[in-house]
Amino acid sequence: MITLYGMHRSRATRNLWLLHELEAEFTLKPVVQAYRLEARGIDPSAADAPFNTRSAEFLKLSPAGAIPVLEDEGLILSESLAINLYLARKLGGPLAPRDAREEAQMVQWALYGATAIEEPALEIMFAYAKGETEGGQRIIEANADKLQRPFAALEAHLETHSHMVGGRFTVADINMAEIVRYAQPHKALMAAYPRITGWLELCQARPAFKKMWANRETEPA
Ligand SMILES: N[C@@H](CCC(=O)N[C@@H](CS)C(=O)NCC(=O)O)C(=O)O
Repeated sequence: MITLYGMHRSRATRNLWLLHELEAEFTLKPVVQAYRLEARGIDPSAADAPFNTRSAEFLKLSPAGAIPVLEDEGLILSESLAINLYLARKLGGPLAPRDAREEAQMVQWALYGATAIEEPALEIMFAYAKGETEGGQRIIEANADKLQRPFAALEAHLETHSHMVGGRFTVADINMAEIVRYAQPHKALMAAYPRITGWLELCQARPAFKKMWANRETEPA
């Protein structure tokens, strides 16, 4: 039985989207980020605090104190992108790599997304979420600058490829789409990259994404 520890408002979205695509049976155990509790004036270490990323029981699963975590037949796995590559391999189907070559390309794109795109894209998302202040605008533009080079690389890839890997929708699209999504509130940035925008819209039109997103909307921000 697959158990995913996390929230819809976390990187667990990429795992939830994939699990919906695969129509897999799983249990989602809510673990709220400690910083979200603190922002609501709740002490994460208090005895009556909701199960959170600093709860002693959770730290046994994730010494780093971060969601998501997957538990499957005795395997405890952290890192959302690794979880997705594992789930795709295990549950198979067209979303999984067909061979070692495709697998290598999926790992390559996951690492590129995580190292070159995720952090600046997250900064953009957080700055928009805080409202459009002058300081926020500076953060947004500085991080949009950081994204120019990786977005140009991604745009060039999508000029000659319909998808990230294998000419079909795969786990590699989910992993990259959920990273690029963080920059989506920056309309001017996205408009400068029409191939990325078109590919992202197609990914987000999938019923499994919409199901994940509808559930996410029910969680408090
Ligand atoms: N690289 C990790 C990052 C995990 C991570 O930082 N998760 C955040 C939520 S998206 C978290 O749990 N933060 C916990 C906290 O700050 O208390 C992954 O992709 O899974």
